Amino acid sequence: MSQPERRCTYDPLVELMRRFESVRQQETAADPLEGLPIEDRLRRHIVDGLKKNLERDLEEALESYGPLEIVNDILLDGMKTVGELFGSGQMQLPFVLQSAEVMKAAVRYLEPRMEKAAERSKGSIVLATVAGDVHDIGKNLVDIILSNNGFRVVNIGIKQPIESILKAAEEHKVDAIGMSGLLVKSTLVMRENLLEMNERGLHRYPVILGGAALTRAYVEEDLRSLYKGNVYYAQDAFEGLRIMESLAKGGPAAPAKSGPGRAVRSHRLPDSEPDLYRFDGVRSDVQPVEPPVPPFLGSKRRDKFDIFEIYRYINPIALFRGQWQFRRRPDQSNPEFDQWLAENVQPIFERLQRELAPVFQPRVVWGYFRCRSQGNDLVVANPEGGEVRFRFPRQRDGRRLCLADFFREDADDYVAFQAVTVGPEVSRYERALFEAGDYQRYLLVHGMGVETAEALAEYWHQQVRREWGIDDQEPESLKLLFSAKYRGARFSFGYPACPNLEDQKGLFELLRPERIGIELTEEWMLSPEQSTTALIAHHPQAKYFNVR
Ligand code: B1M
Repeated sequence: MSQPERRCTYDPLVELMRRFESVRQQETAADPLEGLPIEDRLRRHIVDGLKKNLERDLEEALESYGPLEIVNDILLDGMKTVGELFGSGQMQLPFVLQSAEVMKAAVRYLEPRMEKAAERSKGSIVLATVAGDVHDIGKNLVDIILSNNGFRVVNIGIKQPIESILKAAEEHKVDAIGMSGLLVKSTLVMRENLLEMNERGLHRYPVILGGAALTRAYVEEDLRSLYKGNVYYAQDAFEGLRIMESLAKGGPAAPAKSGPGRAVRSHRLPDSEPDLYRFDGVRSDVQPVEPPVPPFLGSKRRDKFDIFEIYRYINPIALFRGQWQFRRRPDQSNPEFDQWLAENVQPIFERLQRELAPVFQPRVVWGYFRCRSQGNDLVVANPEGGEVRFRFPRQRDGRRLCLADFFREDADDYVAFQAVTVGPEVSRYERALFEAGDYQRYLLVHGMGVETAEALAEYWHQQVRREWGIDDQEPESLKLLFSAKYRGARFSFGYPACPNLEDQKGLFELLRPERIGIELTEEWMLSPEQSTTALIAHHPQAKYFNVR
């Protein structure tokens, strides 16, 4: 099915939202809460994520309680139980979000009846993804969890410079500042932001930091020693909530219970580690091979795909456990959990595949280029004129690997590049779901977007191996494909072997992904968000490695 050619006489997203809403309204079986006292009924609405009869039950509660009492004493109590169930591994994130949806709907219903002056929040925070970083979902999950647990959240969005963060903090008179960011560079931006706050004498704000590239040690040792105020690390949204709860009680934030933080392995950038990029004459043990001749030189594009063929390349573990965060309950064995996933989550996956088919717009640009390595560099000839030079770090010890070693230095070799996208619509749809308070679906759709982009990259890499004639080591199952059990490897700029995001510029010169609607932002990020690029090496010894 070809997305771009399909003529649309309606907005598919609006239509999808409408259809989804009507599916929900039909989910009306018998009332499971009948007969319970009103307080218990309301708590159960929250804990079980039940919207049916919510307004009826809120009306009944309003006969005995004020709206603020209902929120603070009954509904928030339900959210507390949700948090405890999540913390003990008995409730999954998608269901937490369903509870948050009901909480939001209840508050929205009660709000007009509250006195204007009523300050119902337990505390307040400005949330932002820091300058240069486009990642939204982590911060938005934090927003959902905090705002539906009684905190006032001023979410000012992505790519926010410190000026805007501080302006919002002052304007909205908040109690704390939360900064989010997934890029390695964002950890440095956060450091600069804290120094700036010192400088401006604004260290009265406690700051909470979160995001994949941070480590607990970096925040709690390095950053804590330089910020004059209090700074905390939150590994996930619930740790953010715990910190806010303790700050609201006036005390220092609770010491972290969880592990050491999710560190992204170190990325060695030229500015921070010039030595790793300087060639000292010693290459690794990788032996040169006769390069396979590519089917063409230069680049091509493709924008007609069967989306269902691409879905086959979605790694269900990455989607179910990574993106959707379904976790094995403590009382479940591994086989029981797998069966639970097959019965409960696989149907969601299949339904979303159908529903999102019109939203995805898969497109690919790829090409083959003559190249040679020179020390730590890979020099690629651009058939349209000139050459593009990439410089990679070399392991300091051990095998002393460097990405350049997978290419010959004594003779011509070939390298392939690809850029893939599933288009901008899925991000637009996600945003609409978040804004509408459809939190569970927001997470599910986001996960589908992410993993469909990954799947397209995996699928296209396989096509490249086939047309390049290096498909002699293809695995029998897709599962092995996800463990990269094939000839060669796909390296994405920004990952440890080629950490320099600026190298996207060279790739753009060679492939011109603008042709399929992918733009490179000033911060070397890709737009649409669900896009990814890669350098493909054919060398049988080419595998991922880290540079220490
Ligand atoms: Co890519 N990616 N990616 N990626 N990706 C990262 C971010 C990366 C860290 C992976 C790595 O190196 N191991 C790396 C960046 C490293 C760097 O800076 N150099 C990276 C890269 C390099 C790239 C590309 C550049 C690769 C390429 O194509 N060359 C490319 C760029 C895309 C673009 O520019 N648009 C790219 C592409 C992609 C996909 C499209 C395939 C996909 C989707 C990306 C997206 O959604 N925009 C993807 C994914 C999935 C990831 C990882 C694996 C997962 C991100 C995620 O979805 N996390 C990521 C590595 C990782 O995170 N381990 C990676 C789930 C999300 C809910 O978590 O945002 O961390 P998170 O939020 C959590 C907590 O951190 C915490 O609570 C949240 C909820 O529990 N938290 C806070 C966050 N903020 C908080 C604030 C608080 C409190 C708690 O304050 C109160």
